[in-house]
Amino acid sequence: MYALGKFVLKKSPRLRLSSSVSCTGVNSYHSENGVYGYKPRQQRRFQVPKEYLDERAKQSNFYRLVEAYRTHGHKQANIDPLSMSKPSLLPELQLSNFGLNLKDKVRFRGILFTQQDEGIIEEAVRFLSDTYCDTVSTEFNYLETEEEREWFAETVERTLTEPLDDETRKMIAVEMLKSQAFDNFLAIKFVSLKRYGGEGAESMMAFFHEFFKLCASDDLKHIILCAAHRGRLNLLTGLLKFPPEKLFRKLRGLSEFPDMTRCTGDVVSHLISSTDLDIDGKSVHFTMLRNPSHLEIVNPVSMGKTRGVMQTIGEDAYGQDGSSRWSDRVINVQVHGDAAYTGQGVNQECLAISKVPHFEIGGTIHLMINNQVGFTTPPSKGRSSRYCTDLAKSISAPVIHVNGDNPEMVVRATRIAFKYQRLFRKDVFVDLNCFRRWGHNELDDPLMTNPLIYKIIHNRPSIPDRYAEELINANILTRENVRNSVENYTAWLNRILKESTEEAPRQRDYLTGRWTGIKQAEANVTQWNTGVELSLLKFVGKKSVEVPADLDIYPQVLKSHVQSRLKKIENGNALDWSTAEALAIGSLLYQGYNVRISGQDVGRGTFAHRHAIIVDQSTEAPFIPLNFMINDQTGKLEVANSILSEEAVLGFEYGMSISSPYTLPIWEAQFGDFFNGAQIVIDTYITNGEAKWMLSSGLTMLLPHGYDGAGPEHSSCRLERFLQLTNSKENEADSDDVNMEIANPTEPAQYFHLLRKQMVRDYRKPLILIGPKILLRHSQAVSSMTHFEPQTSFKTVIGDDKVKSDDVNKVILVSGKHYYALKDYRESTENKNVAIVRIESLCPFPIQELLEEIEKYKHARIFVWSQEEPRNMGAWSFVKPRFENLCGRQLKYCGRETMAAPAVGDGQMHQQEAKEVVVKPFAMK
Ligand SMILES: Cc1ncc(C[n+]2csc(CCOP(=O)(O)OP(=O)(O)O)c2C)c(N)n1
Ligand SMILES: [Mg+2]
Repeated sequence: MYALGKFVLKKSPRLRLSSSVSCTGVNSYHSENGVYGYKPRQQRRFQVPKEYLDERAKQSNFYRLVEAYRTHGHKQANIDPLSMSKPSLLPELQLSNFGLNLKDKVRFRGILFTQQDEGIIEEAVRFLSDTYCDTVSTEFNYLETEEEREWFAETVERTLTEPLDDETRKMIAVEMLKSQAFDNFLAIKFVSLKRYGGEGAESMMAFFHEFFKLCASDDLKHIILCAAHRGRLNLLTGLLKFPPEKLFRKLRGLSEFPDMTRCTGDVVSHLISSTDLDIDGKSVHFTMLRNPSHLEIVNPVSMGKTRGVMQTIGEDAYGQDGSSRWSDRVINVQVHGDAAYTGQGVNQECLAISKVPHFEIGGTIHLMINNQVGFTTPPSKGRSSRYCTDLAKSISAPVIHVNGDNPEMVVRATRIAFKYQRLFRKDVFVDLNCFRRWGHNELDDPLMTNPLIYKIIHNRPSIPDRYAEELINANILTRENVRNSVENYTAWLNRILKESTEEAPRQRDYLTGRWTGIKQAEANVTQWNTGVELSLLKFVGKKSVEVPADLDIYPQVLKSHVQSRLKKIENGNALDWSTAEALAIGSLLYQGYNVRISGQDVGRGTFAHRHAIIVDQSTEAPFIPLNFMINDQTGKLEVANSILSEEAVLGFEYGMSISSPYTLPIWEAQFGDFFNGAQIVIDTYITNGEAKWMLSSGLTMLLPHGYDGAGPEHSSCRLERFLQLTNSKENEADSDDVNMEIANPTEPAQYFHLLRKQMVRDYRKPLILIGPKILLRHSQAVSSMTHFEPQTSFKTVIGDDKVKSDDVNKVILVSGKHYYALKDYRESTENKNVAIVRIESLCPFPIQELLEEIEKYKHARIFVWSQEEPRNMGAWSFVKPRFENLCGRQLKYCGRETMAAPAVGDGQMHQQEAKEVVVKPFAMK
């Protein structure tokens, strides 16, 4: 359906790789220029001014005291709004430790960042205590570089003493009062609603109010935010202009999507907003991401989505000249709950990828809504660490703890965090210490489990009321101002509630913008011409292994990869799996699509078959031949060798997949088994993101699978689990509109068409591709060039052309590499009566094609399903009802018997089983 433009062979550009090894920082490739999607960072140079160093040397005791506050001050800070007493002075801060007396005279310059040049120790201690031990405290003395540490100390010491203008103070008071009014309104109008209100955490409005202004002033164009339930509706309807009528409609039990959309929707606490905000006259696009109930799993998705937007706008190493930096125009913000942040392992993985090439996004700003409870669990039982943010230290990220009772300090904390992210483009945390006024939801009674803390909570005024009172006393607001703000907002909500109708939303907010032209798959079966002209195939094939003349290539790679591929391309036959992949990816790049392949060691490939990156032996410089096919090539291949993570990395790739339909995102598991570390991403996004939220994704998962004696954990990608997760029907033919596709191809050309189909068609579906291991180098698993040419496409079923249909009395159905074992056995026994039919697409289940195939065998009486997986695994329970219901024939099982482990670890037992699963289907009566 997609016509390839006339392609012109162009001379490949002359490339010069530097022969010198340049390694800037731990994460860099050994390359000066980087590769597509990664540019080594310039090392920043920094020197503490000599004058400061001299002062510190001369007044070393005083300097030690200041450093002690910077390091330990947070431990005695007043950051808990529920705490009744101020902690006593820490031993680490006792003056006697430093040989100093209160009245000693000292020079501050070069040691403390105050307006004052000199003073006495007493003044210094007061300043240090106000800065490091009051309603804001900071952890930063472990930052990676001296520059960061110096900068942080200076910024904290200067920012916390900055006055706030009255306008800002008024605005945050009003936003907090509105948030409280909103909660009160919902509590009265929707008594039984679990709204996860913002009460107790209203000062998050101060964070966001300030943050949005800072984003606009720094010319940021996109804010990508993810958040859980707490205070989400307040933020949406408050600062984010989410129309309350949409909320009220949802509260009446109606869909958030227009009528006629095939979408099952989601709950109220998962509503989102994606809108242009006008902030101080500047337009900033804001996206709050879809999230499931599984706390924190949205975080890697938001990071991937952020990077996807960066790719679309050409930021940093995605740009032409690479002059911009990650996050120049796009910023990622993650809002966490205190209990969930500590408990969910995905957060460790997210931080671990945050600075890795091909995953970096220029630093996330993390806001912790730290209400000091998770459901009924207090921090003492909810974590082993002092703070809920302690994971930050795993990447040496600074943390600013702030007492939510002091919204002005929240504003200052926001400023410090923002400035740090903008300057260093690294993660930073704001830990907003607050409380939760009601139970986990408003229908829960917290006194059942947490009586003491809730007595304190119930006896204290709300944060908005307390702050409004403060501003009234300071003559910044009047009582009338306060009353008007609350009454006007409540009246507005009342009016909207009264006027709102049951009319469905008209505006389509899905498949727009960059997704315009992409459709929802229809309930029919389409075939896509994914073939490619021979001349282009040959061109791409050659280019896929062409390296600069001076690249010092590893001899074995030259022989078994480069030369062997060139020969195959020349001869046009015996094309293997990795060549098919290179042809698919290369032809898509040629058409202008981007391709991103991510996973552990994907550049070389777990089985050393891919060599998408060729490594110079003298310099270790990486070279990606497919990115240099033609001059001005726009479609690029990003090879993202990932850290050893499945959950965060797969979530990240899903995030990339929903940001543009023009990048083919491929995630490869090292072995299929290990996808299960990312099960949450599969269960909550990949399988049903479209059903719940109308989010299309073309994410492609490659899962190496197959029984070859590798033992319980390197044999199975748990195909059965994916099959169970599809919405394929047992007694009706499937269409394109299944929730995801599952294919188990047996030939390289089939793999080629599957990959190309992901981009060429006009809708997007996740593809689970059961990948091979031994087929990568199997002499029979090869394709000729004719199977890649125009008018060819993916075959959902491959019939048997080795038998005469009239001779056949038994048909064996099979999927995947087991086919070759059956075929070999049939040949060795010269059996002419058994046909072997391969089911290449499992979902959608190709009933029509299968019927056509088996109709050929008029005398066949026995139909056998043959698999190498145990009976309780593999595709058996999926294929059986579909075949029997829709083909009207009985299907017999032949494979390993039910097992607990996917495969045995004992070599001899494996051999015995492998023999049986091949022989038995032929013997079965
Ligand atoms: C992965 C996961 N486990 C359990 C739950 C059930 N659950 C929902 S909210 C919640 C408490 C979360 O506490 P916290 O992260 O502190 O956020 P808060 O509700 O206090 O704002 C729990 C356990 C969930 N949604 N997701
Ligand atoms: Mg909490």
